[in-house]
Formats: sequence, C-alpha cells, structure tokens
Amino acid sequence: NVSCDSKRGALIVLEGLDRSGKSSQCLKLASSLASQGFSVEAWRFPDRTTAMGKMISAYLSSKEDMDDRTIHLLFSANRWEKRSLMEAKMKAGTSLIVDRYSYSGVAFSAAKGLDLSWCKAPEVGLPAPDLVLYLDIAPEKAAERGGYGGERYEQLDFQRKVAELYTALSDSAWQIVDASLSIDSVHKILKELSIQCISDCHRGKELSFLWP
Ligand code: 2DT
Ligand code: MG
Repeated sequence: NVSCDSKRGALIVLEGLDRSGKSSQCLKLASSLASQGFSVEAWRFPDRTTAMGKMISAYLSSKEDMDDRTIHLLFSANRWEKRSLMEAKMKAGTSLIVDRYSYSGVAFSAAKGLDLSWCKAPEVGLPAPDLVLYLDIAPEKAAERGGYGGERYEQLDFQRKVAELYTALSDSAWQIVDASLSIDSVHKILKELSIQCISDCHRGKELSFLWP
C-alpha cells in the first residue's frame, strides 16, 4: 500500500499539567513539521470556538458554575463534535498535533472525586491517539514557572491530584518527556518521536479507538 492518497495522518496528543509547556510545544512542533513538508495542523481541546466551547470557557473563567458531571460531559461532547472532522483530516493524510485530549478530560474530572470508569465512558469510540507526548513536570516546579492564568483548576493542590491521575491513564501510546529540559531540547525529542509516529501511520498503521 504505497499510493500517496492512502497515507493516513497521525493523531498526536500533548498532555501534561498546566505550565508544562504543552501549548508552546504544540505550536512549535506543528510549525517545524510543516516547514519540513509534513501536512499537519495544530488543534486544541477544549475548542473554545464552538457553542459548547463557549460554555466551557465561561465555566473555566468561573463566569458560570456547573455540576461536575455536566461539565465533564460537555468537555467530552466538545471532542465528539470534532470527531468526523478529525477522522476526515487524518484520512486525507493530515496529521493532527493536539493540545490536550480525553486524558485531560478524565484526569481533571476524576481529580474532583468522580469515578474513573464513569469519567472514561463518554470517551469510548473517539479516535485513539497514535502517540501521547506527556510533558512530565513536578507540580511544584510547574507552579514556580509562575503565571497560572487564574482559571479554575490552576492551583497546586489540584494539579498534584491531576498528576497522579495522568499516571493511572498512561498506556503503550505514551512517551514520557522530561519537561524541565530547555524548550529546544524538549522540542527536539517531541519532533523525533512525532516523525517516527507519522511514518508508521504512512506505512499503514491503522487508526484505533478509545480506550485501547
Ligand atoms: P487549557 O488551559 O489547555 O485551555 O485547558 N480540561 C480540559 C478538562 O477539565 N477536561 C477536558 O476534557 C479538557 C480538554 C484542563 C483548560 C482547562 O480545562 C481542563 C485545563
Ligand atoms: Mg490553562
């Protein structure tokens, strides 16, 4: 299967605590892969541009309050509303570099005390990432980086619980990357792992679905 049209794109997800460097690394990774000729797009969840995304954004900035399970399902629905576009892009050969995904969905809600398997259930059937790049940083160290933005969840105690839950969610698609390294060192590691992953997908690795 070597025809160009049949090469599917990869689903590459960046996860990690707030201030771990995800958003900057995500954009840097996408632009450096693009400049090397790869077809890539940088995405992020929550996607705050949709109607559901606006409700999520109001919740995160504490303008709106919501029941814990309601907001959990809204975050999940915000991924489901993007599912067909995600799959179409990958099928057309574009790789997606995504800032947060279902792991954030489960880790943040379970950190509030919701049951882990209840949290995982609405994610079942979404495309599974081919690679999860976990930017590993001690919660204390992330907090020292300063400038939590003041949104809900951006507190050290809560981030400690989230870190534990991320650990419970890691599977064979995960690569743990030391996020305390320099921006350029982290970038170099992410790029190498991503190129390997994209070439596996181009060579015919099949898309799978949550939870593997
Ligand atoms: P950003 O700071 O990256 O915009 O994230 N979150 C995120 C959840 O609770 N559930 C989810 O499904 C997702 C994707 C993590 C905003 C906050 O939203 C949390 C931080
Ligand atoms: Mg944030």
